[in-house]
Amino acid sequence: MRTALVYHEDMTAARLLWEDPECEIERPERLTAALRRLQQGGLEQRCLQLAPREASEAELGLVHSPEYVSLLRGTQALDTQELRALSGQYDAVYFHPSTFHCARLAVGAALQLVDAVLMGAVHNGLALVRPPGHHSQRAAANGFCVFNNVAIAARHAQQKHGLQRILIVDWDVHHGQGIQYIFEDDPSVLYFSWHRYEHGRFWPYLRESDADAVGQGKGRGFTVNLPWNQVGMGNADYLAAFLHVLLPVAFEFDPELVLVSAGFDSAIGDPEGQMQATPECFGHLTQLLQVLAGGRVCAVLEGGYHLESLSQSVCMVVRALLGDPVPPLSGPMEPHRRYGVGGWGGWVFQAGPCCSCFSLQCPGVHPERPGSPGPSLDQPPAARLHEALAQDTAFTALGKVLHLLKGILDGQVSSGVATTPAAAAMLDVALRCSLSHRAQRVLCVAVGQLDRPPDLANDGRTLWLDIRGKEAAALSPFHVSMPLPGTTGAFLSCVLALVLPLAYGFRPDLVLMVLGPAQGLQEPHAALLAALLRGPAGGRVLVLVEQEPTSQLAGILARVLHGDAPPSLGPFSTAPPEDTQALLYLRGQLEAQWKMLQVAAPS
Ligand code: Q9C
Ligand code: ZN
Repeated sequence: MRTALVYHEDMTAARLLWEDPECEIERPERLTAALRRLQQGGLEQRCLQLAPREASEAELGLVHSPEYVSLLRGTQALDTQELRALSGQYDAVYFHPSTFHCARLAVGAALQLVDAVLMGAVHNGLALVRPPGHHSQRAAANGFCVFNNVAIAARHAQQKHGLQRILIVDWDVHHGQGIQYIFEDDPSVLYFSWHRYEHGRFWPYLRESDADAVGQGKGRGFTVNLPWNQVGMGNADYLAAFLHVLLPVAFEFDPELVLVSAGFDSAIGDPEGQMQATPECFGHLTQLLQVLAGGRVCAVLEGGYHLESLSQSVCMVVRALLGDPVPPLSGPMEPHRRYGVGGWGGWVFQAGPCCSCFSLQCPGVHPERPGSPGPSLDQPPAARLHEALAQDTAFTALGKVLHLLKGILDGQVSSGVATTPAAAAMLDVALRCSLSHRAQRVLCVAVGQLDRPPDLANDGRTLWLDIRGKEAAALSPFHVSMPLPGTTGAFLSCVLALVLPLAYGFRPDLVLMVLGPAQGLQEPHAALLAALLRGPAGGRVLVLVEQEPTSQLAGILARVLHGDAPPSLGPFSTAPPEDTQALLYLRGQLEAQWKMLQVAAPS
């Protein structure tokens, strides 16, 4: 099985025994609600279900002091008044007689998940735990956190599995200052956190949560903080943060394992975060992380206090981990500029149907074009065929391509790869058929010697992006050319800073990726591009490849479209100045129309 789910009912035992408005949101129903929703969506059953053990005291000692562990051991025998008095010594913490047991199970769950992934039993997984961990420090509980589950898991992965580079992505809405302190001088663990900050006026009110805290000594540059100075951040902001901040750094770091401090108080409806990101956003974030570290992603629950939002978000993460397509992002794809004033409001969280409602046949996803239904795909418009197709092999390929296309547009399959001769002509036909069949908008990403069909309407229904080796040009907001990037660094910039912002901003119903003659992309680059293009159209991707008979490329692409991690990119090489110039030029040309290109960085 591909995905592990680690959970133990005992972790619902700890609860608040006295009045405390600050702490009452961290309650047992958080786990039971999320788990029930996974069961209802048929997702739990598709995971390898693991019951955690309690972490040993030696394992707790990877991060915590012996005195602190002893103190926690002692809480098992305290009465309510004593527990309350001890809790008062810490900021936003409550203890219960079961806390020590629960907290050791929470750490044990994270360790078991990491072991299952690093020993190859599964590709990835989620540990549903409480108490959470990321605020906990060497000798202090803090912010509902007792032991630092993720930090201990990282140290364990280093010590027991010999890992040298671990990325921790903390998408909880609070700053995981506990994790930051533990690894701040350690370059082997890269810690990324975004968090509600409001210029220091939001809990935990720390100067060191700001963007200028970047780590110390040898660890300088290995802490990345992205403080949100206003509430209301949504899908576009989170996606932009990943594309423009986290992922460029993460690819260069090249982690062997990704640990996610997966708090869902950053989702819409949460009383703590006051943010607007919808549940499917967390599926997209998960999908983006899965292109790193060979797909070895271990998510560990942190916060998340709106039971409905939490449960739906957890389902989206598990769907992405399982390799399922994730529903397209909703809402305007316009990030807040400078985290500043204005922006968009009025988006309220609606308790929707359960997360299994996403269907490729969903009428909202495939709107019919008004007017005539257009030609049927069952009868390809032979009159449109290019001369190059007047051969048996080409006709066979055409049949295959149209069959796949129909399967994707009708929702029978989510994606497909076809090897084909005359890729340019195939693309031409596939594009016209999609636009006249069911797709409102089609994104074409064309690599190699492929011309945009000259008579293609410039009506905003097709976004044509080619990477073909000539100079950068934006002939219209819907016709963009990029030179073929010369290095891995340049390729990554092109994909993260241009292709994906345009692709997500366009909200296509279908992505056509075409690798034509002389396409020149390295296999890992082509695989990464295909993997990332699963995001914008809810997984609906058709790849056409004009390849040498001996090439393995189509097989690699098929596995990636299925949800497998793309192969490693190899050593990182920075972008040459001419490639960076080309990107900056295109951003200048296009960012008025395509808001996802705007990089909102504080000066
Ligand atoms: N309204 C976690 O999410 N209270 N801990 C903040 C501001 C403490 C959050 C009060 C929040 C702790 C794991
Ligand atoms: Zn939180």
